[in-house]
Amino acid sequence: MKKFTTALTAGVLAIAPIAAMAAGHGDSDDPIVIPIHNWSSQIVMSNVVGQILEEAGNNVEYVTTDSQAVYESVRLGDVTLELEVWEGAFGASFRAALEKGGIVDVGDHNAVTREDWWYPMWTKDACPGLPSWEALNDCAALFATPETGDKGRYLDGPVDWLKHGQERVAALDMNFVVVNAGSAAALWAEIGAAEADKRPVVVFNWTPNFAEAVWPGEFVEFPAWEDGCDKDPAVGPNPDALYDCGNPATGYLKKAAWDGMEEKWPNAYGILENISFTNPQIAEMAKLVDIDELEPEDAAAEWLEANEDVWKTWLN
Ligand code: TMO
Repeated sequence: MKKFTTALTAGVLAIAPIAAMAAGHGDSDDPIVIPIHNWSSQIVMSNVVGQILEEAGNNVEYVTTDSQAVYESVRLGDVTLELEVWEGAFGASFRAALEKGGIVDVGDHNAVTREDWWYPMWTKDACPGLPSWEALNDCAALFATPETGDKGRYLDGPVDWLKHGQERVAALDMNFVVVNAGSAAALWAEIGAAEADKRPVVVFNWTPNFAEAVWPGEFVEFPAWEDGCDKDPAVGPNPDALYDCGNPATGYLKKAAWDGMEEKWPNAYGILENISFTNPQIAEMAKLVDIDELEPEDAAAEWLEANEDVWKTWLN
């Protein structure tokens, strides 16, 4: 038995250096699995980081996944990492996965994020009390459509972003009907369609994003986010309801990874720790797709070429 164990160990040791040479820096040859979601900066950033890791000698695979379920996939190691953990949309799923174990917080990007109800500035001409949510509510009739009757229409994000718009409308007793967009592109189409005749419109939006460079606008100011607003009815102005607060106005943008990543791909994990994108860099990534209409892979290659001074410092 002793002899067998020794032979097996020797065999493993003999193989290990070959694998290490192939990937460089002792990382496994197995592909690092990077999830792709349904908004442009995340898709481009994932390709940017994938190309950086390939440059470092790693194998990379992309999988399209649901943006909430991904935290369970990372926890189980089916997906290796997540590059855009937005506090507003994904904080709850991320915290739940952290509590179960198997996922690690790999630190914050430099970027500060906000995700919430938003309007292009021309909307304020028709509803000058904005950005207060109470003023918005008093103006609800301005946003009425045949579909929403005498209530205002609010176009929320795709369902999987779990923005809880419906719960917020109920918790704050607002005269709005919440409609979920089928895609991020539907949000931009809604703003674009309203632009010609400067029709008031209120939609879900976020920063950093390309949209801020195209349509000056503002977020609606709801009761400020407090920790627990999504868990404890007592938090927020309505003592009987969850989601009676806005999203965090200065939210984090985190990186997360499977807790086995550091051991399996130590060099790639080190790079992931170093990675930190700023608001302008992330807005630019979205722009390359949403305005310039590049394919995500090409947008990533273009971003990397223009920003060598940024990402080369992240390589170990
Ligand atoms: C998840 N998102 C950044 C699109 O709000």
